[in-house]
Amino acid sequence: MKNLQILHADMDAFFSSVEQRENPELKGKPVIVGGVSRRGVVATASYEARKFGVHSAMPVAQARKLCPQGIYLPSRHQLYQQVSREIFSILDKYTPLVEKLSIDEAFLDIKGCERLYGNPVKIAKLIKADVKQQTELTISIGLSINKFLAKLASDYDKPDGLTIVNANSVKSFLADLDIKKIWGVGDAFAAQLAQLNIFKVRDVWPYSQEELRNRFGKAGSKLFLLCRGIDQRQVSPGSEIKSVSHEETFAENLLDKDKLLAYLFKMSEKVSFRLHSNSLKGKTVFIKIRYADFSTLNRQISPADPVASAEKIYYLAKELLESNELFSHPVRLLGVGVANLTAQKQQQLNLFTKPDQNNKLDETIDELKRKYGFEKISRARKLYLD
Ligand code: TTP
Ligand code: MG
Repeated sequence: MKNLQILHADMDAFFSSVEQRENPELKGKPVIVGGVSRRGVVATASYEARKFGVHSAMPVAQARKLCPQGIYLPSRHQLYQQVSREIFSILDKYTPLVEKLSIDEAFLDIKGCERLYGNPVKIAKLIKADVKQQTELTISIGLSINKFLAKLASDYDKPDGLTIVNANSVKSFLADLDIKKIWGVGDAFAAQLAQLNIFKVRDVWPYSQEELRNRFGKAGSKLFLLCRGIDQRQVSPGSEIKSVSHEETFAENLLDKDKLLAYLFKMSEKVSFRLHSNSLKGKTVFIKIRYADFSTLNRQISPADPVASAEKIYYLAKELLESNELFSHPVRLLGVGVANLTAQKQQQLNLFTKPDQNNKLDETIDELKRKYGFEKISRARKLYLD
């Protein structure tokens, strides 16, 4: 029990649960929050709606097909922010070592809190009860010896879960886990691992760290450690987020510009989502591009006004790529991010917005969707404005 000092807490179906709380008639029903417009995507679905296969980031049109009886609601971001603040003030009571990860999740280092609140399991139970009592919402908690395991544990028994992974149970907990659950294993890496018949964590165990490093470099070394439940990262509360970025390594090098732009939009949405979740915007947009020969270039631009929307991030990144003629060789990796972050203030009405800019964007996105049918090409902005 001594080493169970890292706790990961994550609210259950956060936006939907808040809506169910606000309107008790919705309790026990399939509630889907997100765009209610034709082109919106699902922000989240209540556990009742998940039984129908509805999940975050799915186009609403598809969700409606899977779950026609669902209750579809627009996203009320300010309300969720307010509830989020209440939850974090509860967590802050237990320890000053709270690292906020997003609007509804955090790591806590509870070492040293025992004298005040009891053993780690007791603390986890107290937090769950406290959140329930003060917000009428449920939170799932994972308790373990490090961040990596605590986060997996909180996800293990959702909703309203409390999962403990102590040093003795690490091996059995990890053995049958899908390799894609491991941090750093995206689709491209998973495809490479599949060639070695690695699909589950246990399939990695026969390989030595050297073998994995030789094959996959740093990522291989990290994979070796995580698959053994080794993670040395500290909970860092004050760690101000300095930048938010997303990058993708492609399974095959890409030269097709439209396809690359489609990926760029998808990544801009992810960056925008994380900025909004943390009420941030940024003064600098940057891109990273790596070619087949591993040469890597970075470019950045600082527009007059800080940005947070997926559209603006996308357009500035596209501008950087095009003006520097960076699409001339096959691309291995593409990344986009926003730095120089500041707090998002109340949105000001912009009297000078050119209406035709957005129409043009709609056309571009529709064009990309038609060509590639990427499920996730949708407009993150809708999540916040619908
Ligand atoms: P999550 O914690 O990932 O999801 P969740 O709380 O809805 O459900 P779970 O019980 O599985 O934790 O995200 C928190 C909130 O962030 C979620 O309620 C809605 C929002 N969100 C989006 O708007 N878009 C997304 O793609 C995701 C993943 C989340
Ligand atoms: Mg959650």
